[in-house]
Amino acid sequence: MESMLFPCVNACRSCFLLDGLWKMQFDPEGTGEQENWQNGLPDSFSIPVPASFSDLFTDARIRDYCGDFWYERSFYLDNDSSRDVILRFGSITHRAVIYINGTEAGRHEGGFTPVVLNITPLVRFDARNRISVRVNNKLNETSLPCGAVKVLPDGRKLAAPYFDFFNYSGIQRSVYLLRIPKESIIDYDTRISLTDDRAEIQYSIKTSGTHECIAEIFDRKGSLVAESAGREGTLVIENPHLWKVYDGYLYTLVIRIVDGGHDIDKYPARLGIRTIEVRDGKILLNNEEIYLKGYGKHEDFEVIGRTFSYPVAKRDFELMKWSNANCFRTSHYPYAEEWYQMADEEGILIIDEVPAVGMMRSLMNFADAGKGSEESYFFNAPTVDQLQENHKTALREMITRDKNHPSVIAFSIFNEPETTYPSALAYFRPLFSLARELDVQNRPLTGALLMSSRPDTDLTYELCDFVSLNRYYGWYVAGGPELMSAEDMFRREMDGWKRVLQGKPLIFTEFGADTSAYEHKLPSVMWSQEYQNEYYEMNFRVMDSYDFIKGELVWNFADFQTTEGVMRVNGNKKGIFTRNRQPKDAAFLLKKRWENK
Ligand code: GCB
Repeated sequence: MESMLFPCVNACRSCFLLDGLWKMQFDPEGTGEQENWQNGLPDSFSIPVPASFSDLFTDARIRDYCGDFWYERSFYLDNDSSRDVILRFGSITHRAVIYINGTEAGRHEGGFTPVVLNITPLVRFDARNRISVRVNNKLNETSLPCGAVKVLPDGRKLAAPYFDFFNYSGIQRSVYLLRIPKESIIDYDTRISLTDDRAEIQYSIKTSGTHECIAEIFDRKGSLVAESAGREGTLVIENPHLWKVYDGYLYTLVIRIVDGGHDIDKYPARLGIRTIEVRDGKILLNNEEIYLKGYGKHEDFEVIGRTFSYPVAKRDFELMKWSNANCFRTSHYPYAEEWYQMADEEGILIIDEVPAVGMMRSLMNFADAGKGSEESYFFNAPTVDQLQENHKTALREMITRDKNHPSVIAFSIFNEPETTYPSALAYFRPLFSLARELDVQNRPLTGALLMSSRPDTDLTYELCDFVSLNRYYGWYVAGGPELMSAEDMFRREMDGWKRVLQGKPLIFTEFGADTSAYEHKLPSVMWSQEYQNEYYEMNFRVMDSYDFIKGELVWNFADFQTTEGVMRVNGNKKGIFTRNRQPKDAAFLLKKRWENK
């Protein structure tokens, strides 16, 4: 795996953004490579990069296109053979083959983590170079997320997700061309311990060479506050400014490879001083108990689909703070890296989730789950080994990419798979072990459990440091006039968890009710804003009766796009905010509750 470090510019490293208009062409027959498209697209049109392509056009066949499609652009490279040339895509969804000047430079499976290639041997200096990318957005039962492809009578292919969000795809995050020293910093780890008035930061640095390393920490004013020589060591800060909720104080950790007085490579990383752990039934941030309040989100917005957008992300952080939230889950995939950088600065906590969603052979798992009609055989399928391999790769890439963000306080290993059969436990155990091995900071691990994973049926909760539940009492189960029965059923389940968990903390990673921003009704009916409030009031009543509940992330932050179907009105409407980020009534209820929670 090439270095995942985010691009930076300094005396040793440079980077050029390759965002802008690229060429694009669909390849429905999958014959592009045979026809030599890697040496130039025969009949292309312009497309913005980064972008999800689906909502940019007016033709439904393009929106729903499923199969191979190509991107192309050129770049000029001046002569500097002392440094390597690296091509870095923030992500390509869901898989890609990348060619430089017609020759394959690499391929990648998985649509939500960076694709990083050392293309030095393939580039021409003092000349124009061509990048071609063959992307494929099909879903299958070994891809993360899982799904299938449906073929229509006219031969057209359609994505059939086993999950509840639109299958946006393409080059959806920024593309960079980097030049880095031949001997370079590949990765680093930090592990922080706090005593009364000092922080000890154990660090380790991985490089591609053998020269000595130096680590230095600067405060926000630029004063040097700690330094240490060596690839491993301990940095000490007296009276540190801790990283806290809404106070995202960041130091700069400067890592250098040195040769005498000369820097061979240098990387400035941002460092938040905080600890996170689960102890004695509590979630502790800097040794103080914290109750998680906030949202499950999506990367989703009008027109741009899943493209990262600074203005949309900024608006989202402002709304989170306005509503007194302190946390969000990156349901159901790792988001663009800029989200984590902004959360580091804003002081917002993140539960970082791998794209293990749709692990159930159903086109409506989110609905079927409540009816107990889930499929149990997913983890016995002939493809399970490949699925687990892809799951491990996705986990490795997510943790390597995100482990140094102070905002990331936990990793979520799955969303709503079948977890009541021994095959599920056998499948997930090695994934939890891998995550524990990879994360030097030892963050808590969890996974979001679906309705049928109950205290008496679930087999995986013991793998989790805190248990996460997705529950829809009062929506998929006993909604509307049956809300009182929903409350009883909910309490019965919680009594069960109280018995089995014996003090292990539990949070809610989802609970919510579809709500039209245009419906009001007295007395309430399902889908009205009044009902969304009553639904939440009932849920909070239950949650407040159990002290092992340590967090509530509502579903969802905003309305979002899904595939079409009778369950969805142009998307999922469980947002607290509309898709264009205006509040429904429930936003005010949450704001008030979370002010004092
Ligand atoms: C769930 C899923 C989520 C869905 C949600 C719903 O349990 O995890 O992806 O969007 O339910 O609204 O049905």
